[in-house]
Amino acid sequence: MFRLILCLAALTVALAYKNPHYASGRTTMVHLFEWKWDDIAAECERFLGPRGFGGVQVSPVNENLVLWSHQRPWWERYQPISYRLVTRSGNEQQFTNMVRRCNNVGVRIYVDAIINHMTGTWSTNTGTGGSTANFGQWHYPAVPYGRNDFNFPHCVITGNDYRCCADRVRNCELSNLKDLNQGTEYVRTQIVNFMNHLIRLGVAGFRIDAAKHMWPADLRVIYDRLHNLNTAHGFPAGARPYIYQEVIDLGNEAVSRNEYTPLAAVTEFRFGMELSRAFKGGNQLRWLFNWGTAWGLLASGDALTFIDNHDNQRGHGAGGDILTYKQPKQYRGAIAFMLAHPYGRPQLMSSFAFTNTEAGPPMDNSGNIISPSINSDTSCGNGWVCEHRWRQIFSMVAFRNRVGNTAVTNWWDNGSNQIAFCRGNQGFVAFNNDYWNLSQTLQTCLPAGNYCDIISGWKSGNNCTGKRITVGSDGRASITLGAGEYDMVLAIHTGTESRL
Ligand code: AAO
Repeated sequence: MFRLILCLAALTVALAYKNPHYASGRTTMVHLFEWKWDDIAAECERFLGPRGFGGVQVSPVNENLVLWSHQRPWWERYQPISYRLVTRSGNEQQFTNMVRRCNNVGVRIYVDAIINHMTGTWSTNTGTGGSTANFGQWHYPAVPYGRNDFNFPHCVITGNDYRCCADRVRNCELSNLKDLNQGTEYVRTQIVNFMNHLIRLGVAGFRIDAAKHMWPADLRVIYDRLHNLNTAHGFPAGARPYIYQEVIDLGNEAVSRNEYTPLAAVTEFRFGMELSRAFKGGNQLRWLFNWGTAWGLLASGDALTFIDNHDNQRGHGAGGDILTYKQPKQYRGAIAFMLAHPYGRPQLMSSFAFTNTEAGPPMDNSGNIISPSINSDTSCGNGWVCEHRWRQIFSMVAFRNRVGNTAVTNWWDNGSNQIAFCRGNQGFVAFNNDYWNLSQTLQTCLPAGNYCDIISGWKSGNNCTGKRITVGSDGRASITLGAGEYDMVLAIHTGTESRL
């Protein structure tokens, strides 16, 4: 009995960190990679709030080392020099203002928390807020940290360590980044103070960068010392921050994602890998009929899911074979599947365009980030891709919000790459990744009536700019998706964006 109570208590604690605390009816967050705080605030008000997005993951918020030697690469932000809130994205006042404005329109903010390490060793040592460090002394006066706050003896993780040696993955340096010792009371306190400061400012949670490189027991202590979310920002009393831990686990490594799910949610890297493979044609879509834990994925509520992230879209981390904005038709297909299917808690990637995988965001000669411009067709300019503004993507966010937690019904496939399914009498979706056309009368679960396909176009008054679908009184509808069409997806739902 006592054991059972202990187990239940542990479960309740873990569940507490797995709730993103989205505003009611919202389901999906977007990573606005390298965006400035003022631009995110504006995007919340003019686009994300009205379009029903649940939240934004922002790039690291605390002061980082300036790396002119690499022309200000995006990854300089993963080299903290202090916990002051000043980066190329803005200062503390701008951050505070952004969180307030986003929360006011029902969009939550999640911070990418870099708590595993500080900087590497470089010939320059000034941060984005003017703080300095003495790398040889392991001295970061703006925190302050000194030699005793880091893991010793000093060692660096090698490729083989991932397979053999969990202790080296946790106690040695990731990419020569000075490895904090979260086992000490002092380091824990600095990290907790940093995160609690952000909670006071109204954030809803954290991505824990490089969680696999920290001991789960240390992370538990840190999480449990965090404050409840700030009720002045509309969070319910007693709400714990949403925590999703970056653990790259594609299998066969010394560190397992399962060591982290008892604490909080985990980034499920197998999700994007498998869906990329399928939508690239390396696996038939029909096999997705049992998508979820049957594929070896984490329990749905444990998984932060995404197709690409800021690392693997450019070959860092578990990079490589991931679909990105560069293969738009297949990418939109995989994203549509992610958003149409109930498994996981989805996160969209919103990128800046790149060819050089080290290159930082669009910037002027002084290194200041250039804001995205908004074109008359609502897409972005100035070098920003803004996948979240692609109609096929934001329309599927609305689809997901509409169908809620309902189950998959009416699965249909043609034995290869044409599939369709329905969600709780609210939404129907079809995919064609074959080289031949799809033309079928399919059973939907929707009420009889007329609907606009939200992928080939949108509803405009009483008309559809794209395909118009009629669901008969028997629930059946004639569905066509040509192999050569611009998109491989068709989606209709009972929300106002689709139903006529
Ligand atoms: C930069 C320079 C370095 C320099 C360093 C220090 O590039 O040359 O030494 O500064 O001055 C980012 C960049 C880094 C950058 C760093 C700091 O990506 O290039 O270093 O900022 O500026 C591991 C970690 C994972 C990490 C990932 C990049 O486990 O946590 O590496 N991701 C996060 C962030 C990321 C950031 C950091 C952490 C650091 O998202 O943006 O780095 O804050 C295996 C392991 C993975 C491991 C990869 C590393 O993956 O499983 O855990 O990720 O190796 O390559 C197949 C396998 C797959 C395997 C993969 C690669 O896919 O299935 O398991 O191959 O071998």
